[in-house]
Amino acid sequence: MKERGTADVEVHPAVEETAHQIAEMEVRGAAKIAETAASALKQQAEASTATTAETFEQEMRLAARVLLDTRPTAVSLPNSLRYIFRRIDGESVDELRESVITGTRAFQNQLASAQEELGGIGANRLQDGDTVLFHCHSTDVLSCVAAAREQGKSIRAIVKETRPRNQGYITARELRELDVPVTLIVDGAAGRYLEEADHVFVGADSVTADGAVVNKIGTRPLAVSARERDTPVVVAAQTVKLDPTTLSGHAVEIEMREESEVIAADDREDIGDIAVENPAFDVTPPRYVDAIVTERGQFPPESIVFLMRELFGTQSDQPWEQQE
Ligand code: RUB
Repeated sequence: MKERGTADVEVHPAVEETAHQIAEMEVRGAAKIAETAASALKQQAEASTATTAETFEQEMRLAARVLLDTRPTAVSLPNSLRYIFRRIDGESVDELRESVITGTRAFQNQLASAQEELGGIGANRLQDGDTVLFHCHSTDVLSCVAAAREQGKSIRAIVKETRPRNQGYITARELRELDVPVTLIVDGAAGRYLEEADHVFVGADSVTADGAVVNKIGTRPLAVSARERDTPVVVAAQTVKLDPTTLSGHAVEIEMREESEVIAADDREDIGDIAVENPAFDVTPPRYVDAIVTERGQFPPESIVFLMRELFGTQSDQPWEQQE
């Protein structure tokens, strides 16, 4: 991919490779996507042979757009790039390069410490002996469980398989590593097992200014059923999951994925003429969410907008767009 109107600006193969890994979900989950995208931008800067500051900046913008073109829903991806672009500074290529490297390191450190701090806050919601129902695979959620386990609390887990990609299997494996007893259920059984759950814990790919939570498909029906039974729904989401573009009314794009994730080609042919759709995420309105746990504390979803304004102001820049 080349920047429009420029003859010789190209992205480094490491950026193309990272973009491929994110698109194919070899790298997945909002926090991991953010961390890996930041790393790719750093690799682009380190490997750059640009001889002018202008060319270097064109390369950065092009690399960012290649990374952004992969998955549209997790806002952690544009937020990671925004964080680094805001810190790009200098007159010479060397100074610019150094600022990208420093910015990336600062971002990655912040991501790791945010997850740890969030975990400590989320753990306070858990009591010794609680049963928690899990959906999808979220490293922010697992950080809460890890902190609760470190405090010596015993937790029991009910884990939805999370069709179509079965991210629940990853959650189940990682919960076992924390020595948490796990019962795996099919997605359709969640209503029945909510009777046994003290909490539902889910992650987020994006949180909008009105407190809606965009997360793995199936989160919304789970939250609605939980509300009906008064089971608290907790969303663990570091502030990198807050979507600044929603402050100015933009909607979050829901990624539609391949039908092959839903049904094998043979089965589809057997059934006959059907349409297959595969939205990767859904939107849970704030009224079904009890709390959003971030590294800055726990918020009712309706008040997350105040944190967003504090963090982002009222504008969300797109620094990877081509400069005139
Ligand atoms: C992953 C998913 C996770 C969030 C949060 O979707 O929906 O709940 O990304 O994860 P996919 P984390 O598997 O399609 O990427 O807390 O690790 O950022």
